Amino acid sequence: MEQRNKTLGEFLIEHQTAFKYSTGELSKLINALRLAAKVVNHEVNKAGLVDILGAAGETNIQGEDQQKLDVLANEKFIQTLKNREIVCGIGSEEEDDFISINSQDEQHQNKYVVLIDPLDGSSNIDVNVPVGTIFSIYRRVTPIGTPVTLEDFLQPGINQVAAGYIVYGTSTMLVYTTGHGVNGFTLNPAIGTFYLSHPKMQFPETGNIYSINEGNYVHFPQGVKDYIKYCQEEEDDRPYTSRYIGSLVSDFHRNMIKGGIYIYPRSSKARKGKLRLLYECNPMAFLAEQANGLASDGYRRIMEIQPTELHERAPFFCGSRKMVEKAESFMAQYTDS
Ligand code: AHM
Ligand code: MG
Repeated sequence: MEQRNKTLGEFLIEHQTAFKYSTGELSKLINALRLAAKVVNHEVNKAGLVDILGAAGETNIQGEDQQKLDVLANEKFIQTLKNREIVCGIGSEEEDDFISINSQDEQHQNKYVVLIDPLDGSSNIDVNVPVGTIFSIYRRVTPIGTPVTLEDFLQPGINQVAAGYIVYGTSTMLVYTTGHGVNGFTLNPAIGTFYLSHPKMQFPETGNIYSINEGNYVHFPQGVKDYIKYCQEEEDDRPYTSRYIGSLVSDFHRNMIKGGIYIYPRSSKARKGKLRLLYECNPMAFLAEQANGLASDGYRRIMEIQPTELHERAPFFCGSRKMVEKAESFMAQYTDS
């Protein structure tokens, strides 16, 4: 008989029973994200038609206002999650404050909050370079049935129940974990279905790719400068290859498949780096650890950091286990770096 890949829908149903006390709420939530992803994918794919459909801020030929894609992606994800009444709160890179959602259904009081970066790397849209959506899911800590508070969002990454990303690339993929490994699903655009294409994804233990914006070199801590020089030395399997798309999801995705390290360090210009702890670093860290990789701020495990702000930033070192350990060993040589 012909072997057929599982669809994401089938996979969700099959794995729902793997969770103790599961009510199917988490599966429904991932299902909703899958749906919004398909809508956003459609919009992202149209981005190149800007001369035909009109640029952001303009009115197109049908009289519709064209929105910036990151704003549109934000609306699509929030709308989908709100309409389906499956979460009690949402935090987004595009929203200053978190959104509290009161379920109308007394019987079904939701326990999950979602943190999302609806369209990461959106500065790449204009030049046809892959962008992504990143999401992170937690169980609320305040009582079910009451409005969510900031406390529900300010949880360390180790409390994540699920996390994942969608990469809108040469093909569109949804990659996620619920703490039982990482699985990747590729969208067949002809029929709008995600198929399990990358089961049990794993970072190679080490690799030969380093991804960092070297244009900021002069502003980097000495430990990072030394590590870059180490990557460039001619010794053993080095020099490594430098690959930096400037789109976290794409850089991470490539490194997970090929073996590599992504670094966005703090610098003399940005003391805590650029990336956001709650909806960029933590979900990627959860995925990395579930795929046998590591994620650190240069000194400590990302997922153990106790956040104090919704849009908090953190330095980020993430990828193949041995490469992250090596970078950390360079950081450890300087107390003030
Ligand atoms: P964004 O959330 O404003 O899109 O910024 C996040 C992005 C990451 O995807 C990417 O790795 C990084 O910013 C690139 O930053 P830089 O241009 O400073 O290298
Ligand atoms: Mg972002």
